[in-house]
Amino acid sequence: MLAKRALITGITGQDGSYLAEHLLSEGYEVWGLVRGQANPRVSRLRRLLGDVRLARGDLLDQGSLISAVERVRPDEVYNLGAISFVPMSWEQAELTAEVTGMGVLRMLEAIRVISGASSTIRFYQASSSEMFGQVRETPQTERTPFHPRSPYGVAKAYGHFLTQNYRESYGMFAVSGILFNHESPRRGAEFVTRKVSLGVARIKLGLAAELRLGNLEARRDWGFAGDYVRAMHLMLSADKPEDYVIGTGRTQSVRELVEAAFGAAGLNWQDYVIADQSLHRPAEVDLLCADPKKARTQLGWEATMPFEELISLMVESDLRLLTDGGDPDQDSSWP
Ligand code: NAP
Ligand code: G4F
Repeated sequence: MLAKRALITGITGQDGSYLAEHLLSEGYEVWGLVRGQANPRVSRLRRLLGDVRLARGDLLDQGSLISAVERVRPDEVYNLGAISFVPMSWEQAELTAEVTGMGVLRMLEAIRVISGASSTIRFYQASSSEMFGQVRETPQTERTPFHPRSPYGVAKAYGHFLTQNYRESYGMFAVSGILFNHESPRRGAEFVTRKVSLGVARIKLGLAAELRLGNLEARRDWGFAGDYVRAMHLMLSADKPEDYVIGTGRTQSVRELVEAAFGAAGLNWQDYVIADQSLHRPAEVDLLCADPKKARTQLGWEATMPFEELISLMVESDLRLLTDGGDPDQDSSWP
């Protein structure tokens, strides 16, 4: 039997790498959409996952997406590509709308144009708990109304509703995973968990004296990225196209994250952390906490890694990286 073929946008990102690994282990032929003339993240991906095939394309460029779908002829498309850093979405709101929002429309249209009304291509959209924003209830479920608090959250809400609309309008197998924060040693250094794990490693090794952070009271539902990509695959392997909330069901504050990370290195966070008002956001999402019951009962999915273990893993990984002379800012090393 021929191997199933998957096309992943955002393959050079955290989730793209874990998803590619997972699908390769399931026997898939995996293709990644890569953009740019000389994207340094592509060589990082190549070192990690030599078996991934690459197709050029950009979520800003409709023609390139049509060409990629035509060339790859995928059974499944995972749309993970996005401007995904929330603060950047205030600085470049229009670009965020184009990539994170309109990019979803372009990918869905590419599928519709190439495979027609009776498309059998299954489509996964990377929706986000940021859509809940100023939450109307806790924990958040598939039925909780959206109130996004950033241009990023608004763009994700557009992509979410559009995916639902293509399912209803054209009968496409198109689903959204509403994923809560998920982290790993491959997380970008701009996100708070990795900023903290790298900060702790630098302080422990005498490379830095302090760590400046924004809002310590915000609460997030943090899980391990490796678990979350399994959920994406399960959603596209289900009998019926449905949206799912994916998270741990527990919530911690940034303060608790900091305590855990410094504690993992035998340090007291209060000696090093400086609260910096300039790092606060124009509008904050104060509290996120998932109710992943639907995913548990219908997909058999569960988060496996406790919060403290995840944070220790990230701190240990960054201590190793810096001890071995790796440079996280150069995208050179990825565990
Ligand atoms: P990430 O590490 O920031 O990766 C983002 C990816 O998007 C990169 O591969 C980047 O490729 C690609 N990209 C950016 N602009 C693009 C464009 N114009 N065309 C095509 N690709 C483009 O993000 P992640 O953490 O893996 O998250 C994956 C997806 O899940 C994102 O859509 C994110 O918004 C969403 N999400 C993430 C979380 C989380 O906690 N991680 C939670 C909910 C939802 P380049 O190398 O070309 O820059
Ligand atoms: O790690 P963060 O930047 O992640 P955020 O904003 O929750 O977004 C991530 O998760 C979303 C899912 O809910 C994804 F859709 C999105 O793509 C991304 O992956 O910030 C987490 C919290 C925020 O409340 C922020 O204000 O940490 C707080 N924080 C405090 N100090 C900080 C800092 N965040 C960052 N990045 N840097 C700080 O110094």
